Amino acid sequence: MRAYYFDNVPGDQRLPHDYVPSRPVAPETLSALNVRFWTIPVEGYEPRVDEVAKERGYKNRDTIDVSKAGMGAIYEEKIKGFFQEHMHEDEEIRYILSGSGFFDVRETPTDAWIRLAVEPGDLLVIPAGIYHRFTLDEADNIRALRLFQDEPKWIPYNRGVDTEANPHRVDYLRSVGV
Ligand code: KMT
Ligand code: NI
Repeated sequence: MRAYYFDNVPGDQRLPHDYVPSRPVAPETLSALNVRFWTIPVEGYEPRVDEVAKERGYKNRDTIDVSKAGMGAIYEEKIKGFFQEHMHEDEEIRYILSGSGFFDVRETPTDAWIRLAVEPGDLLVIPAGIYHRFTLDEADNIRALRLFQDEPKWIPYNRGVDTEANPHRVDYLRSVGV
């Protein structure tokens, strides 16, 4: 997984949006934001993903296929929804099985976008309360495991005045020292 600052140049969300020269983001920066990641080769991934799942209490999982073929009629709407800046009240956990894409997470306190270019073998944990979004890249497909702690809840809360008062947002800010 490569992490770098998003260049904020308007245009196609599927492009890399990497500064020239690139402005890489250090693993320590991600860890200070409570963003966690592991690399687990896809070949024979199951025991190692199971181990992380057990350690962190992820009891359920399913597979999501984000592609025109995999989603059909709801594809365009989903793509738009994923890219709206939002937060969740639970962690968003993804293990990439095939394809690629970009998760953007907001840095605190700068509010800069950090782009995470994910590829097969990346296991990413986006903490509850962090603002983020997702887009496919130009290859236009990704397949991922979605893991969850208990009952799957996929409610996105789009950023706004309400989310600033959300207790999960408040806890998140406290956890990163703000
Ligand atoms: C999400 O919630 O943003 C997604 O599931 C995106 C696709 S998973 C790689
Ligand atoms: Ni999300």
